Amino acid sequence: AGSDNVMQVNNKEEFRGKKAAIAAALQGNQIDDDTNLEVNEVEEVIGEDGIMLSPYPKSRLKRWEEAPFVKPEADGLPGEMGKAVNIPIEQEKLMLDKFQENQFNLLASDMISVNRSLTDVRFEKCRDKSYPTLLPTTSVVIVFHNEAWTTLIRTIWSTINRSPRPLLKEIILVDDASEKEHLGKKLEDYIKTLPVPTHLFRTENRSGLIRARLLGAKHVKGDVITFLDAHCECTEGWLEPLLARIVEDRTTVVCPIIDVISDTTFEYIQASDMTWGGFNWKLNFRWYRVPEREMARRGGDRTAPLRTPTMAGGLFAIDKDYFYQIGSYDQGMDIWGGENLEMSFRVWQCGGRLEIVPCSHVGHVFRDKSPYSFPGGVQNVVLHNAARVAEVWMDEWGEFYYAMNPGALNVPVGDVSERKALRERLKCKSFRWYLENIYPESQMPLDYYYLGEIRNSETSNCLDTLGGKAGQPLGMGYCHGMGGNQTRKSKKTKKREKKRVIPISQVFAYTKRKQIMSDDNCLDAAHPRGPIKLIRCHGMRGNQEWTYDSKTRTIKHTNTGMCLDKPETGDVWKPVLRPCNRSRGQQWLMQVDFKW
Ligand code: LR7
Ligand code: MN
Repeated sequence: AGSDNVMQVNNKEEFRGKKAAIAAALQGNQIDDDTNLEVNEVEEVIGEDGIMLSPYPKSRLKRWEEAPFVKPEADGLPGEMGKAVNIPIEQEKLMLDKFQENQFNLLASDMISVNRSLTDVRFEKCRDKSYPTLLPTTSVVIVFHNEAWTTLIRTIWSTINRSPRPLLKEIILVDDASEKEHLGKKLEDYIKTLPVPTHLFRTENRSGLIRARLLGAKHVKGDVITFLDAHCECTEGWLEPLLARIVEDRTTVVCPIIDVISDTTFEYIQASDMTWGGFNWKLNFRWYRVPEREMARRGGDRTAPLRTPTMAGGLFAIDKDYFYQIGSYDQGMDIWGGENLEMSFRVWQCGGRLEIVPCSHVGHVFRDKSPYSFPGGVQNVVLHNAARVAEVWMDEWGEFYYAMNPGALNVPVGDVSERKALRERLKCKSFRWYLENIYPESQMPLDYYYLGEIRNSETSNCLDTLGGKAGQPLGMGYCHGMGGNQTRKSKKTKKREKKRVIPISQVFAYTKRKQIMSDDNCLDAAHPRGPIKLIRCHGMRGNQEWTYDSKTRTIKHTNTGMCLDKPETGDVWKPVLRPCNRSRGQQWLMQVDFKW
């Protein structure tokens, strides 16, 4: 609360009345043509939680009817109703060969109908919901680089088959300089046969998904832009709840639940409705469990829109005018990555909101690695994009990104002045505001005294996560000064027969809550003589509270009263707890700045 577009209501009656009036207006006003009226007819209403909503201009809305159910193919092709496709053993070699090209099982995809049926994965309550009889139209924008034929065409058909026809203005395809034959003339001819206007634009040179989407968006004639990856399948009733939410508030950016289409069998697997989007210190997007706080805000209703701190990036709908008003995308980002966090931070910080609408489900083929080239090198591209996010939106928390990726300091970030000016112009709030109000569960500590390596005075080695996951013991290693990016190769794992690279992080934060954190884990000790483990931070002090004394340089564990000590001779890479004794092995170097 307390900003320009957020306003508390005291009078609940007044708000009910307004809401009812708007709802009636939305239902009653029948407009069938495509006149694009200005946005100034927007009236503001106040939502349940006392936050101002900007509902959709009435005159733009369209009457619609539910899309018919897609029946299973009569000729019994594999994969119907979203079932897994199993490849006969004699075709296994062919399957593996074909896998390389797209990093998913193309042989399986090619066996499935481009019109395949899926089960209705929605909650019962979603099926019973009724949406306004008038909704805005949308253009579906799909960008691709070297996408396989069947996955692309299935994305298109699932959109056509499962969207109420009056609401689907058009499909816009953007070919980002693909080199595949089937994406040339064949595709041009094919889309002419489709029952929904479908337009194909091509980037001249490989421009990356961000600039490709900008090209697509430029041609959009619908009122809402809906972006999809080129290997998706839309399910029953996916579109209506997204559009209905935007009608309630046109500054809401909405995502469906992204279900999983298996990259190996093309089975349609329902994803959890209990996860939302977050990010780690390296600025990787991550799914996390929805906290109780957000469940409570929704009154425990699992069909209610879920406010998410970040989005995955590929699948979302946004009012077209709002897309531009809020700054579309950062043109300076290349190929892949970063744009999803950039948009998430921007939308929240600049007065919009970002939600997952659990009644909307769209499947996506998740793959283990990228099938295409990254001109300029994967690392450089990804570091460059993320650095732009850190520079423009994250204020002092950008420090975490650079601490984890010191290599990013050598990658030119380019000119970010325009994006900074945008932030100014839109009077966007600070990253601290975002962390406090939108994402208090984030692993970015609000206040911290130190961020960097923790070096032992006697051995000159550094605390190190050794790449361990939550629950693993804390380790030590030669100080590498590489943040979270130093890697080591593990022995070949028996199961997969492939080399795995494990990131080792020597970056820790010492926080105002007296935690020693590494990303979402904290140093934790339950017994006076160890072991010291990395455990998911709980923020409740207890076994995770440590006091650093910058004079004696000791790190003392509050609960046990013991001091962190260099490893004992037995296990030279495991620091331990011992009675405090002022030895050099108990001295740790941190440039702690006690600001508070
Ligand atoms: O240079 C390129 N040009 C393109 O047109 C590179 C890619 N693309 C296309 C590509 O063909 C595809 O259709 O862009 C789309 C997305 O690329 P993917 O499928 O390789 O990306 P992804 O699914 O691995 O990545 C997720 O994060 C990306 C960050 O930039 C984008 O936001 C993707 O849209 C996004 N996908 C999703 O959100 C789906 C759920 C995955 C998750 C988590
Ligand atoms: Mn994808």
